[in-house]
Amino acid sequence: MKLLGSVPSPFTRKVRIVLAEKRVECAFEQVDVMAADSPVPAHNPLGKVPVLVLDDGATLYDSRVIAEFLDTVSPKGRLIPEENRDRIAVRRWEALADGTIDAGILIRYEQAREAKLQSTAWVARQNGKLERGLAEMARDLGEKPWCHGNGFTLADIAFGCTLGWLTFRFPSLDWRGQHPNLARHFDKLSERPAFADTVPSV
Ligand SMILES: N[C@@H](CCC(=O)N[C@@H](CS)C(=O)NCC(=O)O)C(=O)O
Repeated sequence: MKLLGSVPSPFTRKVRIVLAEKRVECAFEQVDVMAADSPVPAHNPLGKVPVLVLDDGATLYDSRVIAEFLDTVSPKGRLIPEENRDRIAVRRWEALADGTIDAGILIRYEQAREAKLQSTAWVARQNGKLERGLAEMARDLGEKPWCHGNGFTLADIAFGCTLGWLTFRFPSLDWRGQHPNLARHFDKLSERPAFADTVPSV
């Protein structure tokens, strides 16, 4: 198995943490998705990472599908609960955390355009999603020790990847000051080796 991805990518990080937490061996090939000769479109028509290439050549994307696949590859340390309501609650957390990143990525793409082409209304719209996403994460987490249920799940992984990426890409965003409970949980997760070993960098 081979994972195509990049170190700054929060979605790649989610899969790398799943692999590490589940102790699944997998090669990691770092790619530049933006390069003209990127190998990614040959594996994923959407041209995005992460992509998991299986030993038989089949490819899996996106990060949510890969995470679910890996969780069933090994029964050790299940990250997605089997019971329907619990599973859906964890997947909803993942959708919320991933969607908050999506809004941040759209802001970054917009701000990378020539100044005269940038839309402040579009950035404000995405900022609204980002702020509301964080507020919902804070409301849902409350004072609980885990995002969902009594232990570590994929919800915590998605949560940690979102806040780690915001810290990396939006250092002036004061999510710690606005939502101290997010900081409390993020700091606890950051001590896990799978998180410490995958901190985003350029
Ligand atoms: N929903 C996808 C999102 C993947 C994604 O947006 N990846 C970014 C890197 S973080 C990417 O490859 N962007 C390149 C592009 O949009 O062309 C997932 O969960 O894997």
